[in-house]
Amino acid sequence: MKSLKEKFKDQINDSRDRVKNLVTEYGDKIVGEISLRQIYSGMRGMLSMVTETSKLDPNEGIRFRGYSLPEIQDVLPRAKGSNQPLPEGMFYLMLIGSLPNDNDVRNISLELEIRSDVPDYVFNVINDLPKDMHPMTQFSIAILSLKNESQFTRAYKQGISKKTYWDPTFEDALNLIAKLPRIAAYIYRRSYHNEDYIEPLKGADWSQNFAHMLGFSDAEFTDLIRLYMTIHSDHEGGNVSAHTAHLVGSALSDAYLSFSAGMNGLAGPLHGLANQEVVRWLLTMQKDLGGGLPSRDKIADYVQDSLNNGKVIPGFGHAVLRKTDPRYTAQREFALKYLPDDQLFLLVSRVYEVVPPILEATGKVKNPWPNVDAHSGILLLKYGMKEYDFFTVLFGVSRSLGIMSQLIWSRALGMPIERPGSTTTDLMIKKFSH
Ligand code: HAX
Repeated sequence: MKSLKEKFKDQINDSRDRVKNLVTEYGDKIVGEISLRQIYSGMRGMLSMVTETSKLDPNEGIRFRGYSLPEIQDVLPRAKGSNQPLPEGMFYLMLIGSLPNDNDVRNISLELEIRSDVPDYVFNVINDLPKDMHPMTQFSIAILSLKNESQFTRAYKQGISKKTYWDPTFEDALNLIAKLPRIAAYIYRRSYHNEDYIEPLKGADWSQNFAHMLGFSDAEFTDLIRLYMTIHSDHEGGNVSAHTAHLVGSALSDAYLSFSAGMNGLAGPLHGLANQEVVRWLLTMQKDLGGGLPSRDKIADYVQDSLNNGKVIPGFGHAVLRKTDPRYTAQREFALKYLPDDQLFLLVSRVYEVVPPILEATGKVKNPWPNVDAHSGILLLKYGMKEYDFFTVLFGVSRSLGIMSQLIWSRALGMPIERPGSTTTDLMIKKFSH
């Protein structure tokens, strides 16, 4: 049976030809226009890059190689006795472009286990950081230090041909994905559990081992981590973390440099850090409103107050989506099944009823609906993971699956250095105001 790498290699020539033919035949076709407003609003809606792994539809949400999230939950292989897809299957799908079978997924779990050892110097780097440093900063620094392991960097020094850049990048990508749970768990146990580290399991799947090293043995929590790792893995190429990793990678920076850069973007409150901000906001609101499950009217007043004070409501809105995020819905379904009476779940559900009409009434928020981050935190809290400053690290571990698949494909397709143009306000005024 062919390895994952051999299967990937088999696709390279055809994929290169496809791109070459497409550009030869249609290279001068216009795919869209850019307005002045778009230039001043974060390039919103500007089609300007190719990402093979997934595509985001404003109304339907994310599709991974054509499969919607509910379809993914249905068709990807599961661990024995589990109700959730294995994220290893998502990695296979994004990288190879077709659905894996049970064996394909088991082989990835095994391959990741074999590659999962973390060099001591990485732990030493983490040990030198203040324990109260934000976990995302520790995570990014640890990933950056792993650059020392880069096979791409070594091969590049030795003068490898452009045509085979993808090969050491594949190795770096798999090694990085394999090592991230260990690094993340180390940061968690060091910062919050008195350096009481837990050795990895043998023969477990990627998420099961991660949940174990974090210190959780509950089967439902393990399934939650499988779900979490699957749904956060990719969101096409334009989001801040994926785009940053792609941009940095386009300079032939290796997987570690690129991914660490992407994580610095994920650590922003308008992007991945929103998952911790949602929990902080919910708990503060609950406390300010007297505890328990506040009434709809009280929540509405609180939300209005936040908006009047110029704050965003974390977990709501999106730069592309215009409907409730299917990743939110997948988590809501998990909660309805396993924790329907949980007080924080009831609060999140009530917030879901109250917030959208208020955001809509502002007349400016383009998407009043909840995104993935509005729901994830309270599920983790329910199973005893209370340290919500850590939650974005979980997001980061999952995002490695998409960002690394994207990087391998970029190398295989020989994507060039990214270098969009910029202008000045003076030039725009000169151009249009006469
Ligand atoms: N609360 C209050 N105001 C909001 C808002 C929210 N949840 N969402 C958008 N707005 C405001 C914007 O701040 C903007 O206001 P100004 O014109 O005064 O600057 C206006 O509505 C128009 O913004 P938009 O076009 O609807 O949204 P953007 O594409 O500019 O921004 C954001 C998208 C996700 C950054 C935005 O909705 C937001 O800040 N949401 C809260 C933070 C959050 O949940 N982030 C996570 C997003 C998902 C993700 O990346 N996860 O990792």
